[in-house]
Amino acid sequence: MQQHLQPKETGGWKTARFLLQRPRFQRTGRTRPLIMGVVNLTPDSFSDGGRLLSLSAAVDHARQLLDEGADILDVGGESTRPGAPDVPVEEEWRRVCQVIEELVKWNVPLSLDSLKPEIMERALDMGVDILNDVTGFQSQRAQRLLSCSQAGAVIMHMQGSPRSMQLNPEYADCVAEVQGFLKNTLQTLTQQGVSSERVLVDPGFGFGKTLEHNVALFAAIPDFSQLGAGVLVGVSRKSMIGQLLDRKDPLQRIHGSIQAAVVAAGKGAAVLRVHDVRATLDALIVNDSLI
Ligand code: HH2
Repeated sequence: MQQHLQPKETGGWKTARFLLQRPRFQRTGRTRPLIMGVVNLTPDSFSDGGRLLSLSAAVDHARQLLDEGADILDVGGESTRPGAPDVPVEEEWRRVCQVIEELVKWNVPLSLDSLKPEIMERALDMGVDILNDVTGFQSQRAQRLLSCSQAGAVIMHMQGSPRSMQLNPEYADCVAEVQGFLKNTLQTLTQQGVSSERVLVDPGFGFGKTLEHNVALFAAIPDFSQLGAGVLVGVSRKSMIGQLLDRKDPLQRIHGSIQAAVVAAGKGAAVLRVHDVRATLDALIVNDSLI
């Protein structure tokens, strides 16, 4: 059914089209947001840590996400949950390298969730398509890696570092500050030859934000789309959903997360980063068909 719907011509869709045109992204006819399925190769992720510590468990999970309809896989070896400790480069690389080695063989769109240029560089050499940097490409080395490659990029906003970001997040005007950060970084990257069509911007839900900040940022998704790059929204199982529902257990936040994904799609998100691919996709398809 969704194959017959026409793309909406927003910045988000332009980015989605760019991604779909790349050789690995040849799944045509998609008009809804792309679904980025999360593959956390960590012992301690807030949402699902410790489940994918063997290569076979990780590969099975990745296969399942693709079978469920994920358009992109996002592989990460370091948790960025509030209070998370830094992971040394070699330990992070040990966690992700064999999985990347396997997944690049599948010829599926592959994203690396890492804030370390050393890991980005090695993963690019192995063939990952997208660098997802929760520190928003503030390091010059990460910027150079992008400008010297054809990779896509997710610029995410975070206030502080994972270790301290939720201690006391403060903004004079959260939406304006996040928007300013994303706009400036996008400009810096485009000045270095990185086309905005390769870039997704992400307000960074839960990264140095209170519930009030997150709600304001969510309402502003259409404004972020005006920056000229697609918007990625990642709220899946997050504490924002837990706070709205008064649920501590991330697994009890799935239904709320799916509703948030549907709302984000309606507001023009180009990519949704989710743990629960099938359920999210079902909700989006039914929503598109009935709305
Ligand atoms: N959220 C998480 C990790 N990476 N990347 C982007 N671009 N946007 C996000 O919202 C985002 C992200 C946190 O989720 P998860 O990976 O499940 O948890 P953890 O960081 O504990 O591994």
